[in-house]
Amino acid sequence: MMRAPWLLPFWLVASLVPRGLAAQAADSTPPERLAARQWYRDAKFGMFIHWGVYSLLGQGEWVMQNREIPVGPYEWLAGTFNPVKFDAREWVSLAKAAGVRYITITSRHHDGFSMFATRATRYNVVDWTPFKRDPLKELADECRRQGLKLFFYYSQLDWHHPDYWPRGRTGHNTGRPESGDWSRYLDFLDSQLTELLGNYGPIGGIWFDGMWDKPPPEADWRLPHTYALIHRLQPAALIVPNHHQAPLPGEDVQTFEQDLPGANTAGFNTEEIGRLPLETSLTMNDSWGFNITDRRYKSVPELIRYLVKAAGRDANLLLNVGPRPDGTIPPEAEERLREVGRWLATYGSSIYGTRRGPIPPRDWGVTTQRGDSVFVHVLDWADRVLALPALGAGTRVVGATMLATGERVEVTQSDAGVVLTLPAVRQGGAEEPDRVVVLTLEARRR
Ligand code: H79
Repeated sequence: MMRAPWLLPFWLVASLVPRGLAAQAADSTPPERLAARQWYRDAKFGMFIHWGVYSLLGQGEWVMQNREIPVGPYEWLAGTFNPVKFDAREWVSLAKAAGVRYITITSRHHDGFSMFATRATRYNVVDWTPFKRDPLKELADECRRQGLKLFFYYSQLDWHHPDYWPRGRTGHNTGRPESGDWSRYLDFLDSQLTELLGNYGPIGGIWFDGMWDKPPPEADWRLPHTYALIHRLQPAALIVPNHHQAPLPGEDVQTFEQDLPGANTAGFNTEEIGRLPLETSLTMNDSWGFNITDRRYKSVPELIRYLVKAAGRDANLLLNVGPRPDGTIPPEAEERLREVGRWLATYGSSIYGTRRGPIPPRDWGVTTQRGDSVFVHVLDWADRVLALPALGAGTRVVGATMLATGERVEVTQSDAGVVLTLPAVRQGGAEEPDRVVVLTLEARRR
């Protein structure tokens, strides 16, 4: 007879708990946040927005650093920020049309200018500009109305604040005094985070960036203190750190920049993939902030394939737009977002709410899965016959159709794998970015 579980030795009980759960229990992540992580895994697609004083110059968000603009002239520039055409309803409606489930927007980038109402510094959009409005408040209210979650990007690096001292890798040519009080700077961050978590209703979380300027242990960022503050103020808010390292305690998402998880074409991403939800952020051209001469926009099929490849690796895609200084979205970006949204209207069931499928990424494409349905995403395969490895012991395919048309797909299967015969591609027809086959599985009775 089986002994009652409380009589089992601890090591045996521990070995029965899935490792992911054990790790989560170890850092005692509360249920609200575990639920938020699941929501996040299901969401799959977000819109990144880089918008600030830098948008005025149309040369990307690093212009202060790249053109060595001192604090004084940049402060003057900030005083001219007046996006009279900004309309939160239009931005959020576009995000909805694109099919994203959340928006992540720059509340403060490396230039140190706060795009929200803050008492921690006068250097903010309400007190410093003729605009006088708080765009983050308008966005937060509109996101709530239209059912999107809002995350705040927040730069830990600052090229303007006098107490960002000692300096790190960047921000050396802004004419600041060569002195400062680091702990006062960290207090400033905490007071701003308190405002972001207190004044905008429930938010999705905080997306940190810039710690790589002075990575620990070079600087003590007091992360446990700041993370505890965030989690105390909003227990369901996720911490998404873009520090290019493996996840640290208290963090909720592992995010990758301009790379799929595990790849490192950018040169600064870690190849170590942890057990947290994953995300990959991507520019639509080659810039985050508005860049008036950057014409290198990715095509719609490229963007769709990136979203699909991310989903096949269990990662969300956070796709960036850099609005113009007048508050409008560049038409090239708007057009692409609407096209991706149109694609998702047909193919969304193979993306939203899925997890990576039973077959690891292949040259021909990826798989995703929800319940009994496995979605075979055929991204790059010229032949009609596609052979898949076995989907798992005792797993049988009982149906296969093309997602878009419902057309039946012929299946032959053996212990070695599953062979699909795809419908013929129409000669001269437009090439599909992704042909999706839905396999219905049945676990064979033992
Ligand atoms: O907000 C966008 C960019 O402005 C910001 N992150 C995205 C989301 C970003 N800043 N820099 N990078 C991305 C690229 C990182 C470059 C680095 Fe380095 C290479 C960081 C560490 C090594 C350059 C050289 C900066 C420090 C040393």
